[in-house]
Amino acid sequence: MKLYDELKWRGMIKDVSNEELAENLLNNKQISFYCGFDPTTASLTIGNFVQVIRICLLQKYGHKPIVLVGGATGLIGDPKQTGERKLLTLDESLKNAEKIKEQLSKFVDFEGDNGAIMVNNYDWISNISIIEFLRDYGKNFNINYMLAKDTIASRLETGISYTEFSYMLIQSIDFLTLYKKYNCQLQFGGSDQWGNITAGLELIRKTEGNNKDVLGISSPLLTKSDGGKFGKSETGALWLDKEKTSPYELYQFLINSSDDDVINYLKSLTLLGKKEIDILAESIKNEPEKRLAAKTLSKEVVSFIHGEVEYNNALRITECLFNGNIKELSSKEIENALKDVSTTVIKEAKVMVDLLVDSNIVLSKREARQLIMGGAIMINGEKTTDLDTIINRENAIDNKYVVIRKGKKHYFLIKFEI
Ligand code: 485
Repeated sequence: MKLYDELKWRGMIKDVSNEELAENLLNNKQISFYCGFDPTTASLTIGNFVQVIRICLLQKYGHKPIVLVGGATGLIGDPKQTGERKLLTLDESLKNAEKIKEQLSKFVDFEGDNGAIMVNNYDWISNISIIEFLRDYGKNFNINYMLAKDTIASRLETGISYTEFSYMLIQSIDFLTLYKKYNCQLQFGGSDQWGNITAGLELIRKTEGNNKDVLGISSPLLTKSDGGKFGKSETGALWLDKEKTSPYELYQFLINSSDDDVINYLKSLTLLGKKEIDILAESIKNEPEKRLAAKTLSKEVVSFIHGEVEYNNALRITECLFNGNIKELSSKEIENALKDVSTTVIKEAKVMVDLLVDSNIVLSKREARQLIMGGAIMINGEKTTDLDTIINRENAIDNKYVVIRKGKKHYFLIKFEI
């Protein structure tokens, strides 16, 4: 399959500025292309990862990636529909930019003829004077044209500052700068970037005389078939930084993808080819109970982002919880895996019956006794039917956590205060 067809098959194309040129440049030439990331936070999210995969894919086909980190644009703030952003300090923006650079450099290949390069737009934008900005660039932007862009139009009622209104110009100057310096012929991003990308094409046309050899492409945002937002777990966004979202949490999110979504995710979040993904699609139809597609998705993504060791660890934690081998987990792993579970902090040892009542795991002592005798209570993975059992610090994992399971799948955490 040629690259352009592959991008279409993967569902990675929403808008293209010039389809004929796209086919020619992507299928027959080796070009430089760019995609930009703002250092709004110190980590990328799984949503950004779609673009990372696309960068990797284009590089695999011989094109040269320019990965841009927006040290300057991060200071301005790309207008979002919901309202004005809080300004970052210069220090925050540059620090975040360093972190994001570090993350991105794990994914792209810097070696060889089409080795990636990394740039920070702070390096050129910070050198432009206000007079130069208004005379050399501002003159090329018609206010009516800017007002008609989706993101700007959506903010006119609620209000938008001059700062955010000007954002589009900076991203356009970036495209022009990279075009002149590296002959960068393509910019891509998510569909929310389409206005900024086309503004850049306009600026190149106006200042360079034409833009017949430059291209913009956007991709649809990844969605969930149940209408939920992709990349949001119960505790919030999924980050690529493992201190913010553990490999286990990422694994859980992906392994729980519905059959309706999983093929889409395989196409957008992995580099697996059509043959392999077709086989997985067949498997969903013929042997759904094996969950082969979701397993492959979580293995590919978690290993790519965090490495195979972390993937195997996420798998081990999942199996330990499933099989009740709680004692094989460390307190940190328990803390992480059971983040969303109701936790009660205690200071001293307690008789189990009292503990269950005091922690609101059961409604009454009578219910507690019934459940214990019926074998429905597991303490750190072990069935405990003795009514006199005392839960003390020595029972706790790393002297810290006791995991209580009620019935088949209700977990509770008891934490000993230090
Ligand atoms: O020259 C550029 C300067 C900055 C940017 C791009 C080119 C960043 C861009 N304006 C932006 O805000 N991107 C988002 C971000 O940084 O989080 C997301 C987009 C998403 C996708 C992703 O970046 O919302 O659609 O493009 C890579």
